[in-house]
Amino acid sequence: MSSSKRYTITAALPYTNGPIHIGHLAGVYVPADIYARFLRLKGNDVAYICGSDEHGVAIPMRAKKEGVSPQEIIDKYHTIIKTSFEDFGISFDNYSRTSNTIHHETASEFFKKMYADGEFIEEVSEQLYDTEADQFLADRFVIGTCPKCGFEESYGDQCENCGTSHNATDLINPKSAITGNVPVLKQTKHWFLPLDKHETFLREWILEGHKNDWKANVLGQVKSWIDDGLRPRAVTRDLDWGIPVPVEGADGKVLYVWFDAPIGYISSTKEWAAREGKNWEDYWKKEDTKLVHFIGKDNIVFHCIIFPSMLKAHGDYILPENVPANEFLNLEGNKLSTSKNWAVWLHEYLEEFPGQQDVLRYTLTANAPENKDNDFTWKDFQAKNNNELVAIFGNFINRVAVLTNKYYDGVVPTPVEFTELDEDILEQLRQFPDIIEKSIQRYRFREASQEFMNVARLGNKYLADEEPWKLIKTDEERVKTIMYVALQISSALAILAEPFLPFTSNKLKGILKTDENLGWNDVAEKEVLLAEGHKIQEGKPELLFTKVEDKTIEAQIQKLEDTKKANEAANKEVEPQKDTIEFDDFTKMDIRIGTILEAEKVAKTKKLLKLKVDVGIDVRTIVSGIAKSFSPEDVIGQQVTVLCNLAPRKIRGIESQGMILMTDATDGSLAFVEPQQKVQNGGQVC
Ligand code: B3M
Ligand code: ZN
Repeated sequence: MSSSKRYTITAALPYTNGPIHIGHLAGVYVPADIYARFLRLKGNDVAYICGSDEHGVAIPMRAKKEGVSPQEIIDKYHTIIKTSFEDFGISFDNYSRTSNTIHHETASEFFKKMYADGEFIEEVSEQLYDTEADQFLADRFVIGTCPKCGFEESYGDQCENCGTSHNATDLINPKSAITGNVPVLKQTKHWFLPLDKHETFLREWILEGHKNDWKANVLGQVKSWIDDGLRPRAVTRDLDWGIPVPVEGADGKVLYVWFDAPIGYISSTKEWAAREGKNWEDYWKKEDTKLVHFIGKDNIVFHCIIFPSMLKAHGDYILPENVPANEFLNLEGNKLSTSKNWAVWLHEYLEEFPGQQDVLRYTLTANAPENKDNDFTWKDFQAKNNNELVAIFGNFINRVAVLTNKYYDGVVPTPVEFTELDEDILEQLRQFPDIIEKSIQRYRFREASQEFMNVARLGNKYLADEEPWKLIKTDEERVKTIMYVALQISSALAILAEPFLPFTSNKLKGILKTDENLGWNDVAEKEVLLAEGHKIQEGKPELLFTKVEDKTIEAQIQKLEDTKKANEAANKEVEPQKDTIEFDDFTKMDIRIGTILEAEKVAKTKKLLKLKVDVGIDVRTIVSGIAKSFSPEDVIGQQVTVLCNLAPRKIRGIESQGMILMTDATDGSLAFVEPQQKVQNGGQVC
């Protein structure tokens, strides 16, 4: 085995302003997890670091929306997010939070050192101010037109449309996100990081030094920012939520969230090292440590320009060796969105697909947005599960385990004679760790996952071609060798699956009862992975994967359709008021409360129900277009408001004697207008 290396792997710290969804997993946490697990299996020294990002304007904004304190918000979402990560087998060595004391201290020290070394410009400048809310408007507190792309809802510090990072005063037509007011300019003092001073270093280090090993999308963004001209960036804010600026004369000011958050990687490493009896400095200061940041594309500027400038200016730290940023994942053709609830939330997925974390991990990896934005569809999820995980990997393992139990009572048979084919298969198997490794080392996790599936394909095809279940009747000796080879492939799969499908890998190790100590390299280097005479688990093996049925997928698609409708209804403009009428016009209308006694669908229509309604005066027939929102049994006994003296009219051959008053519900369905408590039928509305 090649000599072991030290790695610090970071995954972007999620904001604790909402739960996490498949976009987060696909873009950052699954690829980083595959990388970390793989490196550990190779025997490297790995610190896989993350934590909650609990500062910044996003937190008080969410608190305002939910009507609770910022502290309650971070506690709530920190717990939800941390649990989701654990549930999906994201194997962080440490998951911290930026509200911890150790982080406040680390970030303050970092700032103080840079301040003492004269790395900031201290300057009074005019910033946007909301006089009604009585506060300065930074970052997400202000929305305006992006000076670069013209997107009308850019934040003060970054445009979510084109990714450009700018100063709030650069926005065209800025508006306060708190009151909607047009802000005024007001003087205030801040500390600026002179990015322009670091331009030469950034150019040489990234655009020259890493032009061959960083991803094209990352290099492209970096080049465009540098070419646009780097300017000083304020790293402090007038806010009451965050880490106080630790110098004199900075009352009421906190560190900009993008100053403190990346330092969170360092604080989290410190927390881990203290617990594990390690030296955190080895992971951040030793030149032979490989530092890799996993992020989404909207974080590129912060991890490739701002944080490295901070690390360089501070002087004690190593720089990242790579920043393999991913593009975005879409969902069924639309951008993932927390506010529009257009997402597959991890905690909901687990309720609907219990125990099937690996299916999602696999789908998201096989379809990862590595070089361009990509789409997650439920149909593709079903296909990946049914056609690959179930039909190839699961099927192969199930056959091997069942036949080993059936023919040999679960004992690995002694091979008799290897044919050329057997030798070839075993040789192909030994090549795979290297093939998969090459993809992983280049951060091509999609490709790696496909190469992994090729191992299962190899096994599945071998069994299908050799057909031991037929041969057993004529050539028992041959079957022993076939099953021996198939068991070696199964054992290799258990090891190679670990980075991609950790839960399945564990299940498989249980079925085969493999040696826990086998590592990645053993697949290539060991002659035997599962020795003859070794006994696997008795009885019917647990299935690794189960088929996802059409109706399950249809229910998920329906759920998204419902979300779409609800959004449309919520966005529906309120109709303007109609023309004025006289009181007499109103009194002409006979509106009464009634109760639906009978209901049935009108044949050959989708919308209509035929109702019998007791309106106090009589029981009458009314045809109503509510069948899309209600089935007949839903409405029997329902009190309704009826316009009784509407001239009768024939609808589909049925005379309708009145009209039931309805309104639109927020989810896009129809709602009855009913009295606030039960009233007598015939009661008049006036
Ligand atoms: N919390 C932004 C985000 O979730 C931010 C990442 C911080 S990484 C230091 O997109
Ligand atoms: Zn823009």
